[in-house]
Formats: sequence, C-alpha cells, structure tokens
Amino acid sequence: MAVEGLEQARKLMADARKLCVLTGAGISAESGVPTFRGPEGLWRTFRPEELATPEAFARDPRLVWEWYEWRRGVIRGCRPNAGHEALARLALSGGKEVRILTQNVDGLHEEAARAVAGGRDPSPALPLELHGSIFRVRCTRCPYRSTHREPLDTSSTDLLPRCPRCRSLLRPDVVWFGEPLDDEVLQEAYDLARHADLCLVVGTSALVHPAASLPLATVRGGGAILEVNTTETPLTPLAAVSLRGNAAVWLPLLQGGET
Ligand code: BV8
Ligand code: ZN
Repeated sequence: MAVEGLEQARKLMADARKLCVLTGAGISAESGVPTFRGPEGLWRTFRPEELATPEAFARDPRLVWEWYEWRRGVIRGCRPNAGHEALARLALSGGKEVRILTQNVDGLHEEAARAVAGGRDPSPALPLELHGSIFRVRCTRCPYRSTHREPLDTSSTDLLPRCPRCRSLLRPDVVWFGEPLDDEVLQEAYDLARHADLCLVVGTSALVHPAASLPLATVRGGGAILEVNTTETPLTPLAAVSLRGNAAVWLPLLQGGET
C-alpha cells in the first residue's frame, strides 16, 4: 500500500497547479516539539484545555505564562526538520503555486523558509499562521503587538511582561480556544483552500475547527486531499491518498518527485 500510495501521491503532486498545504503539530514532532494529543502530548501533562483559554489567563496569568514560557524554552532548542525543509523547497521551486497554512505556533516553517531561500526572497515559503505565534506578544488592552523571543521570568505575577504603551499585561499572540481566528487570515485561508486543486494535509488530528474544515473547502471546490499522518484521522476517508508514516520521511519523497 505504502509504495502504491506513494506513486499515486506523486502523480497528485505533479498534476497539482495550485497546492494548499495545511500542517499541524505532527510536522514538528520530529523536531522535538511536543504534539497536543500524542502519547507524550501536551494535553496529557498540562491540562491545556484549561490553560489555552482567555478564562485561564484572566484567572491566573502567571500559570498560563509559565506553561507558554516552558513551551517557548522547548521550542527554542528545536530546529526545522526534513519535512519543513521539503515544503519550503517545494514552495520556492516556482514549479507550481504553493501556500503553507499552519496551525502551529512554533515558527519552524518560517525558519525553514529563510534557511532554504538562503539569499533569495523567502516569502513564497512563509506560512499563513492560523493560530498566531508563540514568539509574538500582544497587549491585553491596546493594539500593541511585537515579536518576543527572549526567556521570561514567570515566577511571580509582577514580573510578567507589560505593555510599553499602556502598562497592561501582555499575552502570547496565539488564538486560544473560544477565541475567533483573525478574520483576514481565515478569509485568505478559505480562498486558498477553495481554489486549490490539491490540499496536502500533514500531521494534524483534524479535530480543531475552523482549521480542520479548510481541506473540505478544497474538495467542495473540486480538488483532492493528500494526507500524511502516522495515524488515521477524520479526514482519512476523504483523502484520495493517505500516506501512513512520518512527515519527515514522506515529504522529501513527495518533494523529490518535483524536478
Ligand atoms: C473558535 C494555539 C469561535 C494555542 C490552538 C465542538 C465541535 C467543533 C468545534 C468546537 C466544539 N467545541 C468548541 C469548538 C471550537 C474549538 C474546537 O475546534 N475545539 C475542538 C477541540 C473540538 N475551536 C476554537 O475554539 C477556535 N475558535 O471556534 O472560535 C468563535 C467565533 C467567533 C467569536 C468567538 C468565538 C480556536 C481554535 C484554536 C485553538 N488554539 N493552538 C497554542 O498552541 O497554545 S489549537 C491547538 O490544537 C494547536 O494549535 C493545533 O493547531 C490544534 C490541533 O492540534 P494538531 O496540530 O492537529 O496537533 P495534535 O497533537 O492534535 O495532532 C498531531 C497529529 O500529528 C496527530 O494526528 C498525529 O497522528 C500526527 N503525527 C504525530 N507525529 C507525526 C504525525 N504525523 C506525521 N509525522 C509525524 N512524525
Ligand atoms: Zn497596551
């Protein structure tokens, strides 16, 4: 099945003129970033459904920042893997229109884009970040927003980062459960998915909406789904091909079919 799946998958990739890629935590697993629902997943040890919410932050901003700073520390030590790099090469090859939509907040797609582009313009490989970035902060009160990569001391509430403009608490610039995604980002994502002839879905459990419904927009627009995942997901039955296994192994094989 795997080999025959690969040949069919390569044909889908070769025929695609407009490719929309949707990635989830699974593409970063090989880099050492914990997934959400895997055996060692974040949801197991950190009750994130109680932490990745505006209510949790209102109730105990120090605890939420402690969890995010722990994740930021883990991710600072992680590098993009062969899966991120294969997608960046695909997007920069110019052979077809490729747009990467990611649910991840770890910044590894952007790091891979800049590394693969070298001195060239990395923008075709820069992802649309559906859920924001763990290395960006925004004010809980005014429009202030900025990149923020340095380690934070979360040992007490009065050490938490504050807005340089209005002194209110800063929060991670990510989309929490119960919060809407940025309108323009979501509209752009739907447009890309709707007009794609292939949606390559990599390393997502396809449980979180509205991101998980983007591949369905491709199918409704007459396109197909190609899935890469170590397990079955709710999208598997809708996929023309579902390659079972590690994104860091399969994506270079798929990209390799591109001359
Ligand atoms: C909203 C950022 C409305 C923060 C995240 C009931 C039904 C349907 C929907 C809902 C419902 N109840 C509530 C909702 C809405 C809710 C939702 O979808 N809940 C789900 C859980 C049921 N959605 C929301 O709240 C969204 N907002 O709906 O707002 C609204 C509208 C207007 C006005 C007000 C409100 C916001 C959702 C965004 C939440 N933020 N993250 C942070 O990161 O801290 S979501 C979080 O989970 C991640 O960002 C990630 O994107 C997402 C999904 O996880 P995955 O990426 O898929 O990772 P996971 O671990 O689950 O899976 C990994 C996969 O990889 C697995 O399949 C595994 O097999 C595979 N894998 C592992 N290793 C590998 C691999 N594959 C390949 N290779 C490997 N090596
Ligand atoms: Zn402010």
